[in-house]
Order: sequence, then structure tokens, then C-alpha cells
Amino acid sequence: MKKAFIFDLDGVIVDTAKYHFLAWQNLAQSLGISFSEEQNEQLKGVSRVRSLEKILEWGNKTISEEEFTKLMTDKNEEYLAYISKMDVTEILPDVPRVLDYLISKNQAVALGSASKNARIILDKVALKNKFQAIVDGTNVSKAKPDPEVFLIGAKELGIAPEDCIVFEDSVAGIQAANIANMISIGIGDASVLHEADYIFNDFTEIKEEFINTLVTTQKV
Ligand code: B16
Ligand code: MG
Repeated sequence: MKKAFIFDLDGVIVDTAKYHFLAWQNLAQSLGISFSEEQNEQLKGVSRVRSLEKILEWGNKTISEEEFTKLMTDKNEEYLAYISKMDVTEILPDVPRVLDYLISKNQAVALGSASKNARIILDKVALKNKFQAIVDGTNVSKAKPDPEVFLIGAKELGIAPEDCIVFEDSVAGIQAANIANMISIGIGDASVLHEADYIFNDFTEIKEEFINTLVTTQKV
């Protein structure tokens, strides 16, 4: 059978959350707002605009539209400076093994990320050619938990949603996959990602037998 495997980027393929954190923390500091790693967790899978809105809410701050736009640009410039230094060593353990296994089994592989910088990051870590479709923040109008990003991926691959499997590290992303009627696989903490159909700490725990089962079973 041919299934589609859709990978989130940040937190699944690479850990760019640490760079988002540094850039958001710098921005928050300039506004006199404190920003913790716990708060950064809540920004995982959340769009850039919504992330800044949340930080301003936490700090009880209102700013003009112009300032909002400038802060978004400044944040992204700092983030881009961090990701410009990325290389293949930043790929999370066993991600290439799983990607290569899927490709060797003729399975469809796509990226489904909220990031507008997804293509740059995939280039830096030399994984872009593994994906038959790339859907990112530049292609979608609705943020996760809306299923738009994954539904577009399925459509581009020509695979029905119920034949898609999504790897996600964020709660919103798991919800998006479930709403799309796709199999959801949480990568991370089971207590956080409990809505997922399956949960693993990382890809080292994902064995070929499990992938074979995914290829032959359907979400009920
Ligand atoms: P950008 P994902 C998400 O990536 C990140 O988890 C989230 O923290 C970030 O705000 C969002 O991308 C937008 O990123 O500023 O690069 O457009 O997990 O959906 O791959
Ligand atoms: Mg993510």
C-alpha cells in the first residue's frame, strides 16, 4: 500500500525551538517582558504572528501596528542569523534512517510545518530532496490546530487523508492531524502529547516493524 508520511519540522526533524527561544527572549527583554523556557514551549507549532501576540499578552503590553511589524522583522532576522549556521549535525537522531526507509519502501513523504523559514532550514541540513511535497507557513492561511497544512500536503501527494501519517511534536499539530482524520504520531513527552494515536520520545524508538504496520493499517 502507498501511504503519505507528513513530517513537522521544528521539534521533529531539527530542534530550532532553541533558536526561536533566543530570538523571542531578546525581543521580550527589549520590551521589559520576562520570557521563560516554559512559555517558549507554548509557542511550539504556533505561527510567528500569534507567538508575538501571546508574548505581548503575557507582558500585558499593547503596541502600534508599525511596532508589531518591526518586532516581527527584527525577531526573524535574529532567528535567520542562528539558522544560517545550521548543518547536518543538527538533524535529530534517526530522522534520516526513517526517511530513507520510507523512501526505499516507495512511500510518499511530505513536510507540514508552520514555519515560513522551512525551506531554508531543509536546505541547511541537506534534507530538502527527501520530500516530495513541502507545505509550510508560506502556503497556509490557517494555523494548526486547523488541519489545512496537512490536508494540502495530502492533496499535493494525491493521497487520501485517512492514508496519511503525521509526525508532530506540538499539541496543536497532533490536534490538526486528528481533525484531518490522519494517524497522529507524537514525538516527545507522552504526558503532553496524550491525544496522539502513538507517542515516542524520538525516532530512535521507531522501528521498521512499526513503520510496516503503519503502511498496512488504516485509522479507524
Ligand atoms: P517562523 P513547526 C513552527 O515550526 C515553530 O514550532 C514555531 O515555534 C514557530 O513560531 C513557527 O514554526 C513559525 O516559524 O517564524 O520560522 O515562520 O513546528 O510547525 O515546524
Ligand atoms: Mg513542531
